[in-house]
Amino acid sequence: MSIEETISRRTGSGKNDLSVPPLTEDDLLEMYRTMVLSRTLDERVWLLNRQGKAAIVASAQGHEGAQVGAVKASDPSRDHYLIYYRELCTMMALGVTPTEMLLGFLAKEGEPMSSARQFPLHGSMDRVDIVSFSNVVATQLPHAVGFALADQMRGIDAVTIAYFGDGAASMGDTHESMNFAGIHKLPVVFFCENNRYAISVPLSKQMAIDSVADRAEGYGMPGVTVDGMDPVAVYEAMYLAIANARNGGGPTLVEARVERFYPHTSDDDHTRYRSADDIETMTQRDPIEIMEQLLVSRDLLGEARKEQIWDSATRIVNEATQAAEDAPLPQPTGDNDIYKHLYADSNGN
Ligand SMILES: Cc1ncc(C[n+]2csc(CCOP(=O)(O)OP(=O)(O)O)c2C)c(N)n1
Repeated sequence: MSIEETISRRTGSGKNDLSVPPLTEDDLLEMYRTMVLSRTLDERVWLLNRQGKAAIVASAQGHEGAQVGAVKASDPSRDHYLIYYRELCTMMALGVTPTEMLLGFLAKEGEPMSSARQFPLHGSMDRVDIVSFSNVVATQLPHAVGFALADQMRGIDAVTIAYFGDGAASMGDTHESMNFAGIHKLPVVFFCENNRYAISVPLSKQMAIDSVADRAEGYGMPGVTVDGMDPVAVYEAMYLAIANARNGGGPTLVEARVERFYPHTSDDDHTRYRSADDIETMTQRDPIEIMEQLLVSRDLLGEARKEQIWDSATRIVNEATQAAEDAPLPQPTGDNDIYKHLYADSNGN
């Protein structure tokens, strides 16, 4: 059954109500540029970690197609993004700048999400409707459901996207969130980036079934699995799920099958638990190359334009690196007092 049929049949929203607007040439090129920028920045942060400058990084390499496709399907002017730590490309797609990200990775003054008080990528950012989350796996999902409930009660047609990994899918918080969202038909899309590992634990040791999406049935919502390495396929699945939620059809569980090209974080070594064969085969499909092939097939990308896009990303990331390295460390006193926002002051702030 197609994704469209699965969502419309399960929610009774009527197939004709759900159609996906085709992506324009500009959309496709913008998605490609975002993925290239994210990959270039990701690689840079990894190097800065190895130089002892960035404390930790959870790479998004291999997840970029899923992340850029999901954002493209949403409406950043009204939707909410309850992300988790592996969302660098989501941040880029929402318009967070490489300088802002690098200020976080280097824990420098001026970092906009938490003034460098939080783990990189963990703060909140009003401008792009990213909400602060805990590093405790899956705790963002009850928050996402709370956002969706608030929107439903206020009659606001925003949709909340709850991002999580396959490991998080086995947490109690995830069960409670999906159960509640299914009962109340909340406008939330559960977006699972299934990279087959929760740190070192493979999928077969996390669940007794093959697919995270199969769990949706138990919560009374549609569940679909999509090739997360294909940005356009993710866009289409997420568009249907988001449109359905916006139309009052309730939640959907979308499982994007991706690959985690790098170890869990910069503190991990995946050669200790992944076979050489697994590591070799998982990189054979790359979401950026899949996008390049699509662009080439539509005469939108030749060697010159490709080189210009990669060069431009390198220049932007070089400038951002310089700006972040030049920025001062947060000061213990003054306007950016590091104790601000941690404890209530006498004015109740
Ligand atoms: C409740 C809880 N248990 C364990 C951890 C340690 N931990 C951090 S990330 C992670 C793996 C999560 O894997 P997954 O949800 O598949 O996301 P991925 O990192 O693969 O993208 C674990 C076990 C944690 N942060 N919180």
